[in-house]
Amino acid sequence: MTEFRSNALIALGGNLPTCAGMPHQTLVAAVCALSKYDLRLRAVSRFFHTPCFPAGAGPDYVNALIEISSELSAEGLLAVLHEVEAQFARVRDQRWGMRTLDLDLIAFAGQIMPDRETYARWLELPLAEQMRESPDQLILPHPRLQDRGFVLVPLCDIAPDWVHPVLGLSAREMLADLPDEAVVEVQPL
Ligand code: PH2
Ligand code: MG
Ligand code: MG
Repeated sequence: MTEFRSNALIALGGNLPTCAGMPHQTLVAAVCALSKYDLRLRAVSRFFHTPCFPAGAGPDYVNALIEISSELSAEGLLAVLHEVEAQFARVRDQRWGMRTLDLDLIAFAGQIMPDRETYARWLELPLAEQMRESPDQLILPHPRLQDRGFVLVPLCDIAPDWVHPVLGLSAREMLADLPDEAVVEVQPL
């Protein structure tokens, strides 16, 4: 039987202590927890200290990014991420402030989900509306990845040549388009 594996990029973040310890310890424990599922860990970025976005909404984060491959669908993988988040006592309440562990699916096998039209709407959503609205369906690639130093810096660590399937830009190019301040504030641990 031939297996069909897809690569996926997953962003990890946390800014509150958990049963595993401080955020960097939680991220290590989360990578271990993920590796117990039916997936292969292909790359793990360095860990970075990053100021909370939006500024002042909470303590600094630790962020990292991993690449995995698996036979799971995007939805199946998302369910795994939610299970691992739950192991580290994530309570789904406040949208942008506090996270014990946040595992965000950033990209899945070069796919645009759910479709180009819906994707374009989320891509172009003004900041004020991003704060108000959150999608009830899986939007991939993550519609804000090109704006976030805390995603792009770790992504460039492991996959600088990864190309965004809608924007047509590599991770390295997207990072070069960010203001310098947004890049220097992302500091390796
Ligand atoms: N995640 C958020 C909100 N703000 N800020 C940083 N620096 N890193 C994050 O991972 C992050 C954030 C919501 O998931
Ligand atoms: Mg997040
Ligand atoms: Mg999340």
